[in-house]
Amino acid sequence: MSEKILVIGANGQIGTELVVALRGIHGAENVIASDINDPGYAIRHSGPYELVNVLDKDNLHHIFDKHRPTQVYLLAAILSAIGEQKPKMAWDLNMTGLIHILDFAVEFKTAKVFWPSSIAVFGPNSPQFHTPQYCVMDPNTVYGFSKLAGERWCEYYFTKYGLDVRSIRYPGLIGWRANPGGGTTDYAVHIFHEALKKGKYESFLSADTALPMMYMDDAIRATISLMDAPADQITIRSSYNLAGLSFTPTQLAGEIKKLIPGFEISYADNDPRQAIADSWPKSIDDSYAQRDWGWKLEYDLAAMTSDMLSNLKNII
Ligand code: AKB
Repeated sequence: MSEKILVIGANGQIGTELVVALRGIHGAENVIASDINDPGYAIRHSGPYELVNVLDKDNLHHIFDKHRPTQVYLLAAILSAIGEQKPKMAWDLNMTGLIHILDFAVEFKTAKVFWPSSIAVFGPNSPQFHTPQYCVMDPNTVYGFSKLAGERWCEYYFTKYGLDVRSIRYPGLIGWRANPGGGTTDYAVHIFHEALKKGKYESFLSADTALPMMYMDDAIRATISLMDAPADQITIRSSYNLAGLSFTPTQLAGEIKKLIPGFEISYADNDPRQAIADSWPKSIDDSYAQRDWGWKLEYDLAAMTSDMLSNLKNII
């Protein structure tokens, strides 16, 4: 049976890349991209597109009824930094949006749902290094505790209704096709743009702030591998830890300098995103993902930096 895949939040950082990858695998006509705003040129011209607001239940019901998706990827969310500026809106979008999708997936018998969680589910009392899958979780951002609550809802729908929901706790994601939308890890994308445009960058995180990150190619591969894995191999229905690579702004700048020798980095004081970063893990243990669905990272810091710069310089 051919798949009918609905991607909600297709204009975002992950969605932009995921739609391209899924259309390559399943055929453009079988992947319906959707977002609250008009799509970018590439998405509009490469396959079906719907305007969807996840908070508009009637509209969403109509979209499920019209397309009867076999798989849904819900990527629409408010990230950590914007979430602190608009806490109620972040909670509403991240929670109500998810529950609408879970309900319609049950009603329309959608075979599989993907929903992204984040390293933001951890907090200041979680172990900071090689943070395990199961440990103290006391997130102190609205984004973080909306993701933690979302994980509990996903597991609940799996247990209670048998809905095949799968999820990854993404680290900060770095890609050249789309910009991130208001997170704490965004510096690791902006730095590449500014390095190519101006040869310098002011980081809003301090020099030695280590965070788990991942190149987008690895993140998309992880997402599709998890969705393709046999259901009986998925032992975690909340969300899987995914390690990626951990580095500081200084280490990333050092790698960029090898390819852009005059590049300079400076550091801003008192950015509110610093406190968020300080509450998150510095590195992650992803042994469950390795064991259950054979996860293996491909891009290290050097490979990611070189691929980012060579692709980005053609489009900026
Ligand atoms: C953010 O910084 O908010 C996101 C995330 C780590 O989930 N990139």
